Amino acid sequence: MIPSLSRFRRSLRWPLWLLSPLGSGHDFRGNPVLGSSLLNRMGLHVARLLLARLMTAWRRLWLRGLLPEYLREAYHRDGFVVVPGLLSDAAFAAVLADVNAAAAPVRECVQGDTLTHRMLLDDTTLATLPGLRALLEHPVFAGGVRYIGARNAHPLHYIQSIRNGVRPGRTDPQKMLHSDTFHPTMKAWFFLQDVDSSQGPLNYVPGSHRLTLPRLRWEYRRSLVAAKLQDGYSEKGSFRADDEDLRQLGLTAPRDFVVQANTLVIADTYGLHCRGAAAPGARRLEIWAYSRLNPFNPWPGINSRIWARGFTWLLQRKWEQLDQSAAARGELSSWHPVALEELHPEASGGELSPGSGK
Ligand SMILES: O=C(O)CCC(=O)C(=O)O
Ligand SMILES: [Fe+2]
Repeated sequence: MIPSLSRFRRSLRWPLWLLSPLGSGHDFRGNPVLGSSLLNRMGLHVARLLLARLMTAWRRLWLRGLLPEYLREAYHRDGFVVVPGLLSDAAFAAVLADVNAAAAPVRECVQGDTLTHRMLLDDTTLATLPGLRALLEHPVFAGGVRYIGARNAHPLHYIQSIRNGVRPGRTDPQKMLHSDTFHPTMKAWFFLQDVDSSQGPLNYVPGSHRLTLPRLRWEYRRSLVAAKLQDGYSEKGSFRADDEDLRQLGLTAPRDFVVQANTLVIADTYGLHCRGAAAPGARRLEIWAYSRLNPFNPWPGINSRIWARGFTWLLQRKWEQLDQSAAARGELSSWHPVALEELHPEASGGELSPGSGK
């Protein structure tokens, strides 16, 4: 592109960059305001962490009634809750039957040597899947994702399959400890199969969701250099952490979620977490939920189905647009559509049944 044209285009982005500290943006490299070492030396990143924390605590106050007290306490202590045996045997069997029967668009993403497939569970897809609907409406599931996500809205729900070791020699970036972003944010996993230590279990450092003084110091130091980091993720605001970082933060080693099928985990992924090591070919199958909000928004939201429907519709249109622009460049979008069989359990040899630890 002609240099003056690209300079002109860049100048058009300045109004957005200037407003971005008030939003959920976290790209230190691509955004000269968020990545400015001068502004971060003056405390921009730390101020965003503190204000986001305050707003999240405020929103959660309104959502206290959604989760039993013992789970709220576990969350505030550890950064996650684990609920084994969430469903009765019959309800769990109904979920598995629905996962086998679900037919909707599937998308795929390759990260390092890991292949992830997702099917969005929007209202249209769920209309014929009563077992899955009952899971998502279970009070601990539905209340937990709202309380921990500090957002009174339907999260996005997916069937998710993770296959490891599909491209030997490459490294899965999710297998290094990291924080997803600078503010509290929620992800949930309802495991459809037993997860053993060779299947890349979720790992989480207990207590790493807390904004302690050592954590603030660590975040401050990182923010000064983040724009220049080059691990592919830290510079985009998802800071990676190694053993030395854990030592500085006064944190212990991560706990791995080697769990039985029918276990729910809901976590604040500001806390340090990763996917554990896995044997080549190992697969994890789960219902996965995700919710994020402008962290500075004081309003916890309205739990409206119409709004949720509108949002998932828009999201699907956005994915299609990304597919088209990638195709115009002769590429595949990072979450590109694939055949249903890629996700479906039959594709890996046999239907799911209760207790099948595949
Ligand atoms: O799949 C996992 O175990 C964790 C992946 C991860 O880091 C994430 O979803 O944010
Ligand atoms: Fe993550």
